[in-house]
Amino acid sequence: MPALRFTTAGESHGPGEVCVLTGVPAGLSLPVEVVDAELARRQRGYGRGGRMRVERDRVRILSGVRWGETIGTPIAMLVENRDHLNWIPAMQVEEPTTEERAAVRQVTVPRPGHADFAGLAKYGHEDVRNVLERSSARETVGRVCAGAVAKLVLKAIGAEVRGRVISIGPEVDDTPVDYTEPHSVDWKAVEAGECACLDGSAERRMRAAIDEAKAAGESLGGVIEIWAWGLPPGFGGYGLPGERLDGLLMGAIGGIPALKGVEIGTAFENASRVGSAVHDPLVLCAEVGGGVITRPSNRAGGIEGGMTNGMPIIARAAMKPIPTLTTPLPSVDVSGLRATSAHKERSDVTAVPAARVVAEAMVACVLASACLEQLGGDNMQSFLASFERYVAGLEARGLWAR
Ligand code: EPS
Repeated sequence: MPALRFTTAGESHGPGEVCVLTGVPAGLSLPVEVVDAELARRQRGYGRGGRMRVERDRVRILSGVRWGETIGTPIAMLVENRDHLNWIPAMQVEEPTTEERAAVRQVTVPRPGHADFAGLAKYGHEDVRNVLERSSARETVGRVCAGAVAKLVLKAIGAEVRGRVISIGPEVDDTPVDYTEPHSVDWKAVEAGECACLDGSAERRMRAAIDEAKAAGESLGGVIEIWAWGLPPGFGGYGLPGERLDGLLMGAIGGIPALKGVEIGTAFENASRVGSAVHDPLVLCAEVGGGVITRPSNRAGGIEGGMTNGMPIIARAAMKPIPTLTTPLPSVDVSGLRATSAHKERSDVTAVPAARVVAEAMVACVLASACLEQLGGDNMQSFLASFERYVAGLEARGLWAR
């Protein structure tokens, strides 16, 4: 079982989103503003729909934190859905009156690509709303809360997680970057833009593509890239299937709604190359200390044998276009089996910039958990002392330098 675990609950238009996070060491400074800042990043991005003008996501921490510091107990976090007030009685918890019930329109036409169809089959629901409310990407609010705390655990040992957008629809940001050097990416520029990419001209093209898709009642997917750096080699494991960090990262990213493909490093390009053109040589850098081992390339994306290898961890993921279309695809009304068009629901044209924030959160959770497993994590003091011992051992052998 991972050291850091969380679960989430909440319907998109219900009273709120909940996250319960366990395994965080005692003594971690946890200002609510840090979580709120991550929630705000998730709300941004060109192509979001009207909902984001309604919500101002703020966390309320209900447990596990006292006087600004974690105390080692489960951290419960609540983000209220402001839009809930507009969804009474449709999404109220209490039983409605007969008149109220009659006034709420049931959704009976599943949207192709969404959880609607399989969810009806699974739970025996007649109203698709019982499925779509929880399968909505609103659920990612809870993941971002957990990720914000995981990022603080990583920050304490000097590690960082950042994501950017590579493409939206057909428009690609192909700015060259050095995958051995996280600061070769201008992360400030990524944050400043509305599409979370590096290149201003790519952003203009992406925005035009989003405008065009919106006008056509369409939606767009894209590709995101997540970086994590500052972790020494040897975290994760090769001994057991469940220890392998590449699998854990792919599962965590692939479990985000609408993310359908994940690669670590340049995995798909690597598949068509010979081995000598793929594997990152080990070279000796004489300038650091008594000499330290480093790599001139990072096609492995920082993971070898299921473990960190000391290089930046790079994961790329493909997001499918959002299934809610205002020019809907053919579907079938499940109450009476009549061919019709899919249900239309207010939605985003694209959420690729937001997905990169959610993917950062998931990567942060996996990596913070690997750190806590490696170093022990009842309290921050012993966690940090253990980290220093581990790094000193690596440095003495020339295996890694901070
Ligand atoms: C979503 C539809 C939209 C999105 C939503 C995901 O919400 P609504 O139906 O209220 O317009 O904005 O994402 C969020 C609410 C969020 O916070 O990310 C969907 O159908 O999945």
